[in-house]
Amino acid sequence: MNDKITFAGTDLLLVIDVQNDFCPGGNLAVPHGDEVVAHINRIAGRFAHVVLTQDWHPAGHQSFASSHPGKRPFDTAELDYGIQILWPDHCVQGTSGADFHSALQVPRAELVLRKGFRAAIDSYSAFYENDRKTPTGLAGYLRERGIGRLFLAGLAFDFCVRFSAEDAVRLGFAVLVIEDACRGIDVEGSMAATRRSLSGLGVQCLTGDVIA
Ligand code: VGL
Ligand code: ZN
Repeated sequence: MNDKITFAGTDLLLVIDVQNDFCPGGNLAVPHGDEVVAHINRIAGRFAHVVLTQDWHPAGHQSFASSHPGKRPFDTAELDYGIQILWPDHCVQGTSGADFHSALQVPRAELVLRKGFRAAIDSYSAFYENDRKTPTGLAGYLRERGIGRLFLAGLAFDFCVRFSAEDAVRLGFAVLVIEDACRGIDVEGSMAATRRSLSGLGVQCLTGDVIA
C-alpha cells in the first residue's frame, strides 16, 4: 500500500490530452482511454491547482500519415528534427475530436495549454516540442506560480504523459504519475519502455486511491 499523500499548495495536477480523438470512437483511440475520465474527476478536487493540456494540430500537420504520400498510420518518417511516428489525423483545431471528453469535469483548471500547433513539429511533451528545443512556455508558467511538484494523469501514458514526465524531471520538478488515471497506446513495446524510463528517472507511479 502506498501511504496517503500530504498535499502542499505548490502541488499541481497536470491532465494530459483527455480529448475525444484519444478515446474510443476517436481517430487515434487509446484502448480504454475514456476510463481515465472518472479517475481524474475524482482526484482533481484534491488539488489546489490544475492545468489541462490539449493536443491542437492544424489540418495537414506533419505528424499525420496523410501528409506523407505512400505512408500509413504508425509508419515513421524522417522529419527535420528526427524520426517521427506518423499518426492518423487527430485533434485537428476546432474539430469535435480535439474537444475534451464531455464527461471530464475539471472546472477549476487554471490553464489550458495547447500544443502541437506548429505544422512542421509534433509536440508530445507539455514542455518541449519534439525537436526537444522549442519550449511551450509551461515551465516558465509553473515556475512563476511557484509550483514545485507535478502529478500527471491522462493520455497517452506512453507518449504525451511519458514525454511530459521526463521533461518535468529534467526541468527540476518533482514528478509523480497517477498510473490508474492514464491509459497507453503501446506501439512496439512503448508501455514497457515508459515504465523503465520513468523508474530510472525516479518518477513515482502511484494510484489515485492514495489521493482521493
Ligand atoms: C499523443 C500521439 C500523437 C498523446 C498526441 O497525447 O499521447 N500521441 N499526439
Ligand atoms: Zn498529436
